[in-house]
Amino acid sequence: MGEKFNNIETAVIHFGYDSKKHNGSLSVPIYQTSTFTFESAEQGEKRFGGEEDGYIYSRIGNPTVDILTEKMAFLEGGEAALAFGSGMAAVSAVLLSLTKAGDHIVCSQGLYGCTFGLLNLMQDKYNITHSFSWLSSVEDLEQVIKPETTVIYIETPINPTMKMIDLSMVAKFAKEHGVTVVVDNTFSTPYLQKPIELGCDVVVHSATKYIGGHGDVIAGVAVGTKAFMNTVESTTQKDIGGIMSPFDAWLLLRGLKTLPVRMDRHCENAEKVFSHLKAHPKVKAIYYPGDQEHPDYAITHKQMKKSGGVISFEINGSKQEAQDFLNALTLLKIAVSLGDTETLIQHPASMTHSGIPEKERLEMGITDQLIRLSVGLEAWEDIWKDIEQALNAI
Ligand code: LCS
Repeated sequence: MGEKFNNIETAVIHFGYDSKKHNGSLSVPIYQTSTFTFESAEQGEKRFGGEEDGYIYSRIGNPTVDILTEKMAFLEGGEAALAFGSGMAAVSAVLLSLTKAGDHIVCSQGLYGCTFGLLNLMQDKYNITHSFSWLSSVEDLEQVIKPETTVIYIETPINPTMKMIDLSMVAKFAKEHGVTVVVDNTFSTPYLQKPIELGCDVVVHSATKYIGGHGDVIAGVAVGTKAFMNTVESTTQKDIGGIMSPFDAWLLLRGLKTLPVRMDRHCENAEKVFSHLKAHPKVKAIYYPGDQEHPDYAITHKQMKKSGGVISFEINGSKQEAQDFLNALTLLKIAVSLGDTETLIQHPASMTHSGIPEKERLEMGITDQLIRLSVGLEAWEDIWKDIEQALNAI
């Protein structure tokens, strides 16, 4: 495919799809079928035996889904990708594939609430233990790594505290220790950050967010080497079964066509809203990768193309005042999820991260005053006007 797709703006639209093979259909056809017919019993036997290429059954391969995974692998700079019915299905299939009883996972000091839940489940049921670390230096890594560590699992920026982790520093350390680095790239997308090019091994996505981009699908993707993806495909994907439907793949293919355009606008809007929020007296602290005064800014500058569309901030007041602020909004929607056209706002301590016990939640920096804002594609002036009037109302 090569040269033609040096620019991501072109690749998101054209890569991986040849309309000539589909009756000239401009839009990718939706192969809405559970199974595929064989021309003979012998053909069925050959397909199952791997002697002949071809589709068998949509849990183990579907043409619409395959176009999406080829595109995602290319965009992330990986060899192969797999699609899942949710971000959590992708995260769990990858982590269960990389670990066995007795292994240890190092993870960022802050993770999406259900990823935290999954790690606890793996610890309680299968004795796959984990430790949190800020991962801010090689010393941090040396302190937390054990002989039985097999995986380092990272969110950067971290949901919802927006802490940044230097991916090439972690990747270099991991390589020296024979550990696999998995990066949840949900907040950045391959348009802003490419962990595999920075030396990391596997990328996972909640494609529910910016990849889909329109708040109408729950989906996940994992990207890595062909060998690792083949292992996941034939074990924790095929046999646990959290696959993506053809229609959901089609929605993601449609969303992907505008990913660069949407991300540019998300980033521009977030920058504008950030500069106003930062100066407001009701805002006690603000966490945004593009804040040049933030200690993590050097990492943002080094590994992200732009700063993303999510801002978190702490209200100068009580938990009730944080909730009063949300209740005073008239345009912005109170909802979990992020990366949609609509600006979404939520209270992590009582919503997305409410499953984390208070002590650990506070250690991650998720206070009762923290608000997470996913800046949408509306006119930034309208987003700010609504936030400003709600801040002034508390
Ligand atoms: N990874 C990250 C970083 C996420 O933010 C989420 C969902 C997931 C994985 C799981 O993806 P899902 O299964 O929902 O597709 N994050 C959510 C959030 O912050 N609000 O609502 C869902």
